[in-house]
Amino acid sequence: MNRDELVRIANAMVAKGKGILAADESSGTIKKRFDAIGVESTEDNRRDYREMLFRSNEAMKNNISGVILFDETIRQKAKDDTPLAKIIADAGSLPGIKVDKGVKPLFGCPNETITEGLDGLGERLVEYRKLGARFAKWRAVIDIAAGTPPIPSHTAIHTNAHALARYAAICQENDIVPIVEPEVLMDGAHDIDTCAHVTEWVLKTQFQELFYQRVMLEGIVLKPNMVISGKKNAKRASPEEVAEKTVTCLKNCVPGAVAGIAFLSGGQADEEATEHLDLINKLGPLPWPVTFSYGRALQHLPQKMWSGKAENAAAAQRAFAHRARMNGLASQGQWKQDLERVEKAA
Ligand code: 5MM
Repeated sequence: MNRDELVRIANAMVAKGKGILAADESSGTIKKRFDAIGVESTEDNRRDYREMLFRSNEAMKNNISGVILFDETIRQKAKDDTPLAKIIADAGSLPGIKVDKGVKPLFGCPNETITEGLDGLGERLVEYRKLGARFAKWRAVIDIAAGTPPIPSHTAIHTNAHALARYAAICQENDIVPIVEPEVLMDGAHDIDTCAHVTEWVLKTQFQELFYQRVMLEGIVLKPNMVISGKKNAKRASPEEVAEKTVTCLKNCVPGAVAGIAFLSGGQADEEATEHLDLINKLGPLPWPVTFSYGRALQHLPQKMWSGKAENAAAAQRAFAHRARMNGLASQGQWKQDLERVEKAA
């Protein structure tokens, strides 16, 4: 394990004013996204869409520190035969790779899942490194639901934390920085305090497991959910409450040694995810750099603007650059709502 290299990469992933583009939608997820814009999910269309994003020089150079890729994408070449991973690296950004194999039912725990993909992970990482990957991602999914017994269970939290920590240790052994993503879903009807309680339980368990597996915290990036009301709860917590409860939770759970925190957006609207990140950073100074690793909240508008047409690429790239810039400002607590209006009007 090359500790210095891991620390260098992890710090670069959370560099000032930059964050991560999560473009690692698996085949089923990208099909859903393309269905919504009336585009067929063929290998070429997926390539063209992602090439359009990665060739958005303004966004990539200024605000995107790294891009999480799906297995298909890290092997793909652009129309001019340049590997997509090289386009990312040439823009000064880091290619990364999703290495989990998705969620499967967790037996004995109805309606809960375990993320799989540990078998053969070491060998796969060696190949991904040769293809250009410098970091990896593994996402565990924790749901919240009332019932007897309620969800999440102790089993789901511990089993997923154990797998995430094993993954992180295997990554570091192969000189790949692990993004550790234990996502507490915001899909339920729960209130913000329930989210705070479950997120604290999940993160405390996660860091215990990372310690047991001897993971070097300076060489990881944590990708957590924000502490937020469930989508089906009519009583929405204010942005200020989301920021305050998220910071309280993270300060209680995340050791200062961790290289950085890069939030997932989890289904928040584009501007909402930016505002929350901004308010969180305005509560600083915080013990770690706090930035974004958004999928939907970065891609939603560019995807819609592109809609599968090459002639829309420039407008889609401008929309992507704008969203990336807004989130870059939010990662420093420097975003203002006015900037959205001014740039929309321009
Ligand atoms: C881009 O979406 C990622 C892959 O999802 P699937 O495995 O379901 O295809 C996903 O892991 C993503 O990185 C995180 O959920 C964060 O994305 P959001 O959209 O929540 O910011």
